[in-house]
This record gives sequence, C-alpha cells and structure tokens, in this order.
Amino acid sequence: TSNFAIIESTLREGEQFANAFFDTAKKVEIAKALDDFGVDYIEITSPAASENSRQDCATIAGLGLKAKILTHVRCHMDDARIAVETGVDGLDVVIGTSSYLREFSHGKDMDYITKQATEVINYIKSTGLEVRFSSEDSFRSELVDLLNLYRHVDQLGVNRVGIADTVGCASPRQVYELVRTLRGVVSCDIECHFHNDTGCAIANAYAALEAGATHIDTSVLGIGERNGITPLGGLMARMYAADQEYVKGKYNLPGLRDLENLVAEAVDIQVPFNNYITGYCAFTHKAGIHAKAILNNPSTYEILKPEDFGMTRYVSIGHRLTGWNAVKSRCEQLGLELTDAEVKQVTQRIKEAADQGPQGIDAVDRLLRDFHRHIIASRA
Ligand code: HCA
Ligand code: CU
Repeated sequence: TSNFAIIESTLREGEQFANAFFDTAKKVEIAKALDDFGVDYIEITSPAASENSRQDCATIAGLGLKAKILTHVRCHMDDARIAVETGVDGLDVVIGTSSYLREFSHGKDMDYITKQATEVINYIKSTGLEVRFSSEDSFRSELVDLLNLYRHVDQLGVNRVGIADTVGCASPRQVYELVRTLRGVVSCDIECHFHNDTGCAIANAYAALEAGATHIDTSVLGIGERNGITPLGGLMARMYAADQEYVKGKYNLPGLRDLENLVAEAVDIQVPFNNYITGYCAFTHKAGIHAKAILNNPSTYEILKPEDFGMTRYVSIGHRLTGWNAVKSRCEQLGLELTDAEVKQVTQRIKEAADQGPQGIDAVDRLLRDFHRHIIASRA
C-alpha cells in the first residue's frame, strides 16, 4: 500500500454535496489549498455541466498548479471534445455498467458501451491527454462484463481503469477480491472511488490499496452525493497508521485543518466533533488510566502523533474518571508544588465536585489554586 496517489474530488464529487455551491473565486482558493496540501490530482466538474463550469475548469487548468488537473466526463464524444478544449491534463471518463444503470439510466447494452468507450478513449489518446476509464456502480455490474470491458480499454492504452462503489454497498472483503481480480487482468493503474453510505469508505480504500489499486478518490470532509465518499483527512489517518514516513513526506499534514475549515465554511457545515485528526476531541484523553499512561508515553494510547498534524494533545481532568497522575501534571503546569499525598487529596475534591456535574478547566484550576493556597497557609 505504500505508494498511492490521491485524486481529490472536492471540486467534482464535492460539488454534488447537498450544500455545495462554489463560485469561481472559491474554486480557485480550494484548488490552491489542495495543491498546497500536496494532492496528486485535482478533479473538476465536467465542463459540459454548464457554461460557468466550463470556464472554471479552464481557469483552474490554467493556474499552473503542481497537481495534475482532471475533469470528469460521461463517455460521450461531445463531452470529451469540450473537456479537451479546457486545457486539463486528463479526463476521467465514466459510464454506468450495472443492470440498474443500463436499464433505468442510459439504456445501453455492453456492446454499445464497448463501442462508445473505444471511440472516446481513442479520441482522448490522440490528443495526448491522460485518460481514465471507469464503470459507475461497479459492484452491481456483472463481473465478466466488467473484466472484458477493462481488458479491452487496457489494450487501448488507458492510463487507469476505475472502480466505483457508487451506491456505497461494497464491503472491504468484496473490494479486495474485485481489485485483486482486476489486478490480474489489466496492466494499467487502478483507481477506486467509494461512497460512504454504510461507513466503509475509508476501509474500502485501504482494502483496494492492499489489493493493488494505485489511486484513491477523496474529498475534503468526505463531501459528495448523499453522505459522501472517502474523506481526505480520514484516508490520511489510515495511511499514516500504515506508513507514517511516506505520508508525512508526501503530504502537508499540518495544513489539513485549515483546508477542512476552508471547505466547511464554503459549504456551511461544521467539522464533526469526532472527525479524524481534526475533530475537537480527536486528541483528548479522559479516563485516569489513559491519562497516566499518555503522560508517561503518548504512544500508549495514540497511534497518530498530534504534532505531526499541527494539533495538540489535551488531557481532560475536570471529571469523576480523573486520576491523580493527570492532576499532578496539571499542578506542575500551573507551578503548584504539592506532595503526592496532597495531589491525591485534591483529586478527591475534583471527583466530588465532578459528581455534581462536569467541571470546566477554569473551575478545576481554581479548585487547585485554592487547595494549594490552603496547604501553604497550613504549612506556615
Ligand atoms: C456519480 C458518478 C461517480 C463516478 C465515480 C468515478 C460514482 O455521481 O454517480 O468516476 O469513478 O460514484 O459512480 O461519482
Ligand atoms: Cu461518486
């Protein structure tokens, strides 16, 4: 899994999020922020969607970013022609192959799809641009159909084939098996796209990489159609846990929080409390047993180092699960000299107060200072 690339789709899949409306300036700001973060590709809404979409696609393609710029188009000659004109580095071409999509969406059979794909891919290749060919709703498509189609487009010379769990139905094991099988059939790169309807989008991305996939689609905070896709931050957490040095060396991890805040504000949402890495309690330790071990060695209860992400650890002590080691550490931070026996005594006071309700850090600090003043007075 150690070599993987991110196709960042906040400006394409993310635009399909219920709240999303990005004007040109916001798209440019987000594209630059994604580029600073170090994503490999930035995927933009199809220029065939609207006149503004077309202009914005050309604008972003013209920014001269380090990331390659892709646009996402249906498997149609008209769309492909418009896309090529925008100056992007490549096209992500998609067509629905599941029986649902063939029956209820475009109404085409596999022969037609193969013919259409051939024409569009040959055209894009003739322009010298990168091309990826993907099947929408891959997990509810016939396996033989998929493999035949992918073998065919691989021979046409596509850069990547794509697998999309459009409806979020796949489990990590299914993903592993499909990607493994596909790995044996094509020699090009394999891109994967996972919706998060059942909470598997990060695990599925990881399973895909384990099975030989090379590219993963993400969006900032996971925004997208319905409840979205693999979130960039969550994938970073997962991949950091797997190969810290690679992830730290390649991506600007301390930039994650600002990037998420930028997008959250643009689509008028809050970063979730339990978000990977940047959620407000992602590095908060509470139970006394945890706090004690964390203070001795953070790795005891942390697989992600907060400082690698520009975050800080917080040991919470204003509650009845608190332990005297954590209280002692807070006393040291406040410069209050107390013996261990005295710290144990004041810990009891905190627990008594906390039994009545949660205690904010200010209330706890006041309690510690008052206790300390009394001790000093009694010593004199
Ligand atoms: C959709 C399209 C897509 C495309 C994924 C891909 C999906 O909005 O339905 O190009 O690989 O989820 O299938 O986002
Ligand atoms: Cu999608």
